[in-house]
Amino acid sequence: MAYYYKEPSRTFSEFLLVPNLTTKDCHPGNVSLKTPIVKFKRGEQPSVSLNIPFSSAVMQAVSDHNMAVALARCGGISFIFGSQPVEEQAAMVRKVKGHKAGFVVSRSNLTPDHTLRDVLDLKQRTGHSTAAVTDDGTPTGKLLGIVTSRDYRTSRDPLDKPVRDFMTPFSSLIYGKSGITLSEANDLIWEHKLNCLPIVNERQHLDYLVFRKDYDAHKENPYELLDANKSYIVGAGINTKDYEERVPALVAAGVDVLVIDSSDGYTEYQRETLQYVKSNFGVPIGAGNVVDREGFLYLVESGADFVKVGIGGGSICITREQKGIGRGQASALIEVVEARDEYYAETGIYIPICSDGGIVHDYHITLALAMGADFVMMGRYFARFDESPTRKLKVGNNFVKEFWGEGSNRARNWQRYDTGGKQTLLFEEGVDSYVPYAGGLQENLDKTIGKIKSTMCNCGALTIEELQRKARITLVSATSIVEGGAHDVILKESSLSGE
Ligand code: RVP
Repeated sequence: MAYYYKEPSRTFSEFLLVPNLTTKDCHPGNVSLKTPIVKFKRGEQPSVSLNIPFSSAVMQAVSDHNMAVALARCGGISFIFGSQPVEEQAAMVRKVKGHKAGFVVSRSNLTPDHTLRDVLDLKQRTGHSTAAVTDDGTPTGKLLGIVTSRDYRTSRDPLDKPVRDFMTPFSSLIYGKSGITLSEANDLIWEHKLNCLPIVNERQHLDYLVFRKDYDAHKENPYELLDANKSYIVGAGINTKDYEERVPALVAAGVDVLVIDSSDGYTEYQRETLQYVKSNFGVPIGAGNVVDREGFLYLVESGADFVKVGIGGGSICITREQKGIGRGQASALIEVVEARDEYYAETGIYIPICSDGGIVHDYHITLALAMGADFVMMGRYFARFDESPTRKLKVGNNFVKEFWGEGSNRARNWQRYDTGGKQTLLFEEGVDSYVPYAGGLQENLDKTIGKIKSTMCNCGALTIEELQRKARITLVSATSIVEGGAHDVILKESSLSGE
């Protein structure tokens, strides 16, 4: 006879936190969201931690190099999508590792033979008012000059005037030498009242530009997630099919953390992949997804450094409808956390848990943390921002961004759903969709983090670990869910939008 669970599968929306005493020292300014992402022994520190408990999903529509830089700048981690050729994924990882905070590879470039017309075209296309002039027009060619809007007057200068006649030539430029630190670059910027400082190597080739405004932005990001070389920390998703080719390329590119990306991780394929990575490389690796204690213990005993929880709860996921497998995200998390805590008590090894998928409201993140997750993974949340790789479109009167599942025909990520047999997607487990455009990552994250910290203070917790220990969580009845929203009033227009 089949095994029947005693409790129904529950989602985050069915729970609420009950406040504890808030002491006077317990205010958002004192809350730390630092959290482990890889396993560690009792009394020791994990080799990688996040400064905020956020990771962006292993999805084509979410996590490329731009998202990875933007999220690491705010303290979280992106797992670059694996449903692309090995070399392309490795190139994205390399871009993140090569991105030096505050140092940007020049994105507007000209040769001396270009004309004022070209300068104006370029400015219109890119929005940048500073362009580098190099011998071959590439971002790393020999630097011959710089053009800014102060170098020409559109009312007086003819449009065919060559760039060489009005650029600031290299001989008059203030520049920094390769290897200079960001704070030394900033000193030069201030000393010479510059907006932009080119960094050149010993052959006079351009390496980077440092902008005054980027330095200011860098200063504003105390949570930046950096490795020992001050490069951003980045993750990457792998599958259980081509890992012998993919993992060496990702490791060579400098990846910091791997994760096996699969809709169902309780498989011998994952064990083999974990064993291969553990015996050949030092890079930490997570596995998943699972929804119960057996799946969790199997992956931990196979070597997983963290475990991802969740099947079928993703916003674009139709696995439950298509195959009838999965579990409510809260129930899955609660059971896995219980298994993790027992494992920790027995072995002294702490395995971080990632709650993946199904976060709809910001408070779901706080609930997931309170229930014992160490960090969350989100797709829809990040897909809405400027930094996600997909197109922004206008549908009706609203701006939207495209967002599609890895199990959709559009992504064709058969490796994620493979359970043996033919190398193809027989049926879709995900949809192609739009999400409402929400602006820039940082401003949205700030708001979400503000809510999490505020709730933690309600619960009398200054750290995630304290929240997990102290949280009191109640199930809510269907009727009391209605009570939780605005009710029995007529909403004004201005209150109808937003979270
Ligand atoms: P959400 O944050 O609710 O958008 O969920 C994102 C998660 O959904 C991913 O991290 C992944 O686990 C899952 N996913 C991605 N693609 C698909 C699919 O096509 N079914 N599901």
